[in-house]
Amino acid sequence: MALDIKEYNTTVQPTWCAGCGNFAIHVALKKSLIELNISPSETFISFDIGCNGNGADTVGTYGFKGLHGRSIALATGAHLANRKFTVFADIGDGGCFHEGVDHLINAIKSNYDMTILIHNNQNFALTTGQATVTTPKGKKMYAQPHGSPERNLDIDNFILNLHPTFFAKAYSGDPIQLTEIIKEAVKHKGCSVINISQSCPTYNKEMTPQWFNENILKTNTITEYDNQSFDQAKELLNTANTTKKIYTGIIYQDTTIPTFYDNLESRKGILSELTEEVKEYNIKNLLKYTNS
Ligand SMILES: Cc1ncc(C[n+]2csc(CCOP(=O)(O)OP(=O)(O)O)c2C)c(N)n1
Ligand code: SF4
Ligand SMILES: [Mg+2]
Repeated sequence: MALDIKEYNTTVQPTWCAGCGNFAIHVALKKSLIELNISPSETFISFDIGCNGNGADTVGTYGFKGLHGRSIALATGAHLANRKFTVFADIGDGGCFHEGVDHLINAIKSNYDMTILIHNNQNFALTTGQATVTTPKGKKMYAQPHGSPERNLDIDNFILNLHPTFFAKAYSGDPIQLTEIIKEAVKHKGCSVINISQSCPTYNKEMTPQWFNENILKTNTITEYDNQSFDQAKELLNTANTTKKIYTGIIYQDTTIPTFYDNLESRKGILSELTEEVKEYNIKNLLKYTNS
């Protein structure tokens, strides 16, 4: 029987501001799972602290909401324990590029088979809009009315230079393209990173839907763009920097690198999951309290 979006929802209503891009990101996430025929009971999503993570109790899959910046680490644990699950790490730009940046680097290096959805609204929104490393220089913030004094960092080139096996960029105002990208990310065998430009009408007022429409270009409109070529991906991001445009689509994909599990000698030939194996051991005695 065909899956219905209602099965991925709980009865809890989201508390996001009107016009927040998080609504569309979660709709795209659910739509991609429906189209891939992956049920809520086959899905695990870890959520971070932030506006992004405030959608946790509205999603009816398995999930865990942990400490700020730790959503990638939690997703990693879930994936390593049971590969039968489709695993996502949902995280904001603050959580991902400040507290959690080590987890991003290690997930890419290890090539864990999971998908990282970065809700990038260029600010720490839940704590009332402070600047993150993704905030452009000079942008006026709630606590910095004269503009953020820090220079710009090129986050996309930072990610690409780690040689992720799947790297895409998307926009919350285009959930149809985002759905297609998430589907490809889930199908990809390895760590998929999607940097999603997320509308935040409350604390990122300049980046309106009209602004995005004028500044976004899709990679599939570039003649002969080959996203399997690292050099072309680099060139694309460098062009984006010079022209101040955002390219959305699959920026880079490498299908030749094995996943973490595929490389793990001790697990070769073992088809069972750790969650199944742990049931074979009786740990009752270990848990017995003794005051001797
Ligand atoms: C370890 C830790 N550091 C800081 C905070 C405070 N804090 C809570 S939410 C938040 C902002 C989150 O920003 P981001 O990850 O970009 O998510 P957004 O709210 O923008 O979706 C911060 C700094 C915290 N809860 N825990
Ligand atoms: S503050 Fe921004 S990110 Fe948070 S709910 Fe409102 S619009 Fe969304
Ligand atoms: Mg943010």
